[in-house]
Amino acid sequence: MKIAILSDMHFGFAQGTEREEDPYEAANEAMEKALASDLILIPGDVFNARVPSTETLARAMHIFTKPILSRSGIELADVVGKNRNDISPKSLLGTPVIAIHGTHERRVKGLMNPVQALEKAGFLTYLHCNGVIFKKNGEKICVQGMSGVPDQYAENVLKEWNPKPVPGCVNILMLHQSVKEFMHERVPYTLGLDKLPKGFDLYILGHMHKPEKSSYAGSPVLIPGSLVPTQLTKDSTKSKGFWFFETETRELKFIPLKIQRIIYFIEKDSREEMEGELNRILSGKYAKKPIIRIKGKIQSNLEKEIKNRFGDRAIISFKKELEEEEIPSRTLEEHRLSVQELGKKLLEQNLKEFKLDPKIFEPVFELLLEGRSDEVLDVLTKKPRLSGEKPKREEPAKEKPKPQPQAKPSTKKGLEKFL
Ligand SMILES: [Mn+2]
Repeated sequence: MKIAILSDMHFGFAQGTEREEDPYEAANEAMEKALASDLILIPGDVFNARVPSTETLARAMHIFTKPILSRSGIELADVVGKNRNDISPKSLLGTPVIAIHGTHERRVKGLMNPVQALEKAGFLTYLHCNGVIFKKNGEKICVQGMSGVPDQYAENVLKEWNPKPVPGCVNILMLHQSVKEFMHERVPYTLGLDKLPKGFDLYILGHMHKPEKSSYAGSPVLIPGSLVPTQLTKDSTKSKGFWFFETETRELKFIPLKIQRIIYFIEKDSREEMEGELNRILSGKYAKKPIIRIKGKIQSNLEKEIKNRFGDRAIISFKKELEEEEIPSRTLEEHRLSVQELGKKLLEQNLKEFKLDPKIFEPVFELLLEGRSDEVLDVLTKKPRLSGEKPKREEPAKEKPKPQPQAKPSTKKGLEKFL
């Protein structure tokens, strides 16, 4: 069988900017080419936000209609810990798509994330700590997936789930986590490769945006990389694309996108050198305006001038030395969710001030966003406070009190909200 692997398409990224079409164009090209496969796997970050706009949702659904209309001859054979009724027959008509949610889509348990929404609408099969088995021409393939969980819980959720390869199948394990070996900056609590269960034929890791191939316990580890560069770092200059995996030969092949934005970095202090470099880059031919990131001592009038002169041929972005406003202005422009992140931070501070356990801020924030204030009160009055603090309001005893996640240190209790 031939499996296509597309990752981190980030629908909705750069909305409202010159790059807003990029995620759709990239995913469209990758998806059309991926139709040459029997099965399509997506290890997370289909969307750039946990609550995408209706425009974003509609455009995503438009792209996900393509695999439904293509023929593959593959059949669903069995499920592993997944409710078969959750898999829509519509999603099995053509080339099935199997996806997990990523960091950008994770929502509090009980609220539907956008990848689940696509499953509900019959576009794909969504996995979180479960799996599916497909068969074609006597060959069986089992795909098991764990959607993105906060880094500090990843190891325990994986341990608790404890996925095992299914005998008689080609076994694929798909995750969306920061994995230590592939992180270029130190992130606390990252999962080490050695924590993955052994015996799978292929490990697929979403989340890291730079494509890479590695191995673990004698099997290939694939970091498919993102379809669009979401951050302008040196890592993002690597070509974007998707992958084919041949189950018979175990060959992994990278298919670069024909149309993609090339990113350049210029580090010059003099105006002449800067312009010389820009002219040299822009003498080339590009399918899409390249992104040129300029670093150096830049006066704001020079920035304007350069944008005026070259802005019709390139997307110019400045990284000014000692400029603080640069980061927020970029994130506000390109990552809509950072407004939410800001709100979250404020709420977290407030909860601390009121001696409430900051761990509950995430569910509280999400429920507030949803306008479910009754449930917010519930969470705030029932969950334990920081050690030594007594709850301000005691609820009358109910017949069946809900288990309190932080009451016992047992891993299982703490994991409930992610499993
Ligand atoms: Mn991503």
